[in-house]
Formats: sequence, C-alpha cells, structure tokens
Amino acid sequence: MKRRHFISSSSAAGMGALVAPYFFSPRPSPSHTGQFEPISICTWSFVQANAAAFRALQTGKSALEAAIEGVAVEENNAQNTTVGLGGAPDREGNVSLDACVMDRQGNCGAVLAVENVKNVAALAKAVMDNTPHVILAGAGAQEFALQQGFVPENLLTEESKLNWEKWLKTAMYKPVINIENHDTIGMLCRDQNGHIEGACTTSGLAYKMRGRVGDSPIIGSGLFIDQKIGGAVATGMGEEVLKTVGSFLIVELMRQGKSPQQACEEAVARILEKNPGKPNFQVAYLAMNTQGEIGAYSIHPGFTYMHAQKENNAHKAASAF
Ligand code: SD4
Repeated sequence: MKRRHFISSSSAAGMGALVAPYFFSPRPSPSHTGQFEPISICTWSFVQANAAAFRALQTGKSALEAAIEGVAVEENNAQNTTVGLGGAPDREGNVSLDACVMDRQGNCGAVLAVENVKNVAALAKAVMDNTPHVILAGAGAQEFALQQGFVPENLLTEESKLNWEKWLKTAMYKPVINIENHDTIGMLCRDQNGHIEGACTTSGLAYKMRGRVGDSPIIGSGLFIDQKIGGAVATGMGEEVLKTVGSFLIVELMRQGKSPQQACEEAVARILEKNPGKPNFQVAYLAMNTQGEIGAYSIHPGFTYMHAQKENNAHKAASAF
C-alpha cells in the first residue's frame, strides 16, 4: 500500500502557525448543511469497527457513543487476540483488559487490569458517568462492572489458550510489540455537532507480568482529547508511550500550531531521542484536529489506520521514521 505523507495538512497548519504561533486553536467548520461532517478514525485495519462507529455518527449519535460502539466490535471479536474476548492472557493465563474513554468536556474514565468483562470501553464510560472517579482497577473495577449489569464471561478462547500453552514451553519473557496489523484499537470520532471524543481498549502485551498495565487506559498516554484542539491515540509499546505521555504531547503540539502529522512525528521523535538508533519495538500515533485533518506516524513501517468520511471507509498506511 502507498504511504501517505499528509503534505497538505502539514502546510495548512504551518500557515496557521504564522498567524497565531502559540495558542492556535483551529475551529471546526460546519458543512453546508449546517452540521459537521462525521469522521471516524481508528488504529490498524479494523474495518468493521470503524464502519460501525461511522454508521452511528451518521445516525446522529454522539462521538463517544459512536467510538464505544465501534471499539466494541473488536472487543466482541474472538479472533482478535489483542482486544477484549480472545485477548492474549498474561504469563499466568489470565486475560486482563485495559481501556479508557474521553469526552468533549474533558471528562474521562478508565479501567485497568479487568478480568472477565469484555466491553471495557463501555465500562470505562460507566466509571466516568456513574462514579466520582476517573480510574478503577482490578477486582474493584470488576465488582463495579457487575453492579452496572455487565455480564461476566471467560475471555480466554481455545485459540488464545493454545497459543499461550505453546509460549509456556519456552516462557521467554520478551515484551516487545511486533509490527503486525492486529493490535490495540484506539478510536477518535467527530460527530455532527463537531465534537471529538474517543476510546482506547486493549488486552495489552501478550504474556505480560500479572498486573502490568500499559499506556492504553492512561489518559494522556493512550488517548487524549481537547475539544479546542483535537485528539490523539497511541498503539505499540506502552512503556515508551507512558514515558513521553504521547497523546497529551501530540495535542499540546497541535495547540502550538503543528499539524496532526507534524505532531505525531515529533512525538515519535521524543521516543527515538531516548532510544537512539532504530529500536526494536513499535510505537504508532494517530491524531485528528478539530478541522478534521489527520496525522499518523510510527517508528517502523507497517502501521495502518482506518479513516471513514463521506461514505468512504478507507484503510491507509502511515508514514514511518
Ligand atoms: C500496551 N499499547 O499495552 C498497548 C499494546 C498495543 O499494539 O498497543 N499494542 O502497551
């Protein structure tokens, strides 16, 4: 697939930066119907998930409702071994999930290391809506899920179990994220009111240490949105995203006038500064500003994303370092 370099979006933001170099906050522009054009984007090749989110946006649902419906497609997909049901377990064979959501008002919710509940993005929204807290972890998050009516189920599928048993034969603990197209889903949606909201959900690193949590459920790392600016999501080696607070960094760089593409590139550069050469892990970012401009960039080639707009749900390749 051809790489896209987003030259047009980079130069547009460059012009904006000349006019207002620091607190540049592009306003979304309504379409001729008076409404905003819906957009949904997500990490990797999750065609069905992005289509579900886009359909929800077209029917007038909020960006957050659409994002949660979209990512639920993958949380419910037993074939996807990095999200929800069928997610790869930790070293002891427990599937534990992480997720977060963020809305247009800057409200957010997150759940960490939850077992036996597959729709953890919806659970993160329940934390946001129905508790005075932002984060619930482990057994407490699971108890809360049951109180909220989530149905407990075994998330370890036969296929994931067999793969884990194969891994147990050597049990080499090498937590490196590969660059294949089946990973964490981070999604950003812009609804008909021009609001940007999003969700990020994952089972994290395969065969991780019990209790290990990556970037995905951490607001500012796996996901961050500022309504005046735009949003960003991350996928890949969570420890590196956490150390640089990657999604927050991207939104702040866009606030300073960078295009989404430039901001994603700089966030990757921050990781590379700490890891000279070409590190053997993957990190990838996807961002959108309020004008609907999109950026995507990764350390290694191979990162792709979905972009639905104007009836077209396209699978695109990001450029890489
Ligand atoms: C993590 N960032 O737990 C997640 C994993 C991931 O693509 O994104 N894989 O570190």
